[in-house]
Amino acid sequence: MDVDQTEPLYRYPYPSPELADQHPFVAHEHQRLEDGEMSRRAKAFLALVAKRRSVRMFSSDPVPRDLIEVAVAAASTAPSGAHKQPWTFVAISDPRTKARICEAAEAEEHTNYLQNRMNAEWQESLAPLGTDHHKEFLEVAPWLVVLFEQRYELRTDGSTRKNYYVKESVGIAAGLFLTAIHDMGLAALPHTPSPMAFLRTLLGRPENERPFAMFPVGHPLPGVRVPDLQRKALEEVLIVLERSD
Ligand code: IYR
Repeated sequence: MDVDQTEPLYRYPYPSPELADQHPFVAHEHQRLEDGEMSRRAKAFLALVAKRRSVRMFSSDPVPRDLIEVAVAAASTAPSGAHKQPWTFVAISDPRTKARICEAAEAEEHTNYLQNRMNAEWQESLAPLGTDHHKEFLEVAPWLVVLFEQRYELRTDGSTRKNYYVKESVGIAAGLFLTAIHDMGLAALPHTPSPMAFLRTLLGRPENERPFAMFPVGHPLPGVRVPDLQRKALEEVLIVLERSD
């Protein structure tokens, strides 16, 4: 069935003239690519992200602060509910702060692993990863980036506003951060010591913020090994309802 392109595609164009009168809009900067170029880029991007791995031993070699800043700037381009950008990244290279975080995280994980705060099924799922309560990477990696979600907005005058889809928004930002770190040739580990409320007080963050995840970042320790994981096949993760014309 041919779509009649002589008819306008949209009956309700965005922005409506009324909307454009009330709020600023600009032309979207976009250059349409040739099909072949799209395909090449798609495959190159897949090849890039397929090589990303979480590593658990980092080199202590320093990483310039501006690389972390660029990764956070990239993460902060993430789409977010009502464009609230409800995230704060705390980037730490100060050894004393890293050591305090490491100590507190290991204490929580000690309870998780050795006093069975994680149940048997959970521990069984983790067995192939071989994780335990030792979290030395938190101290060794040159950077520790702690990502906080802003449960609500706290304005400078003390008033508050709601944020929307906070977990979804911060999750997307986290994904972009990991991808940016990988693309610049560094490695990271998404780490969620549980519970991790201690990070808010330890880092002096305001009460509207809750830790979402933290990421040791650095060069992988040369020769580091990672679990021999297989990723699900496309058919396992994708269902297509295709047009049949
Ligand atoms: N937070 C613990 C346990 C842990 C949980 C999951 I789910 C993992 O994928 C890996 C670890 C820890 O960091 O050891």
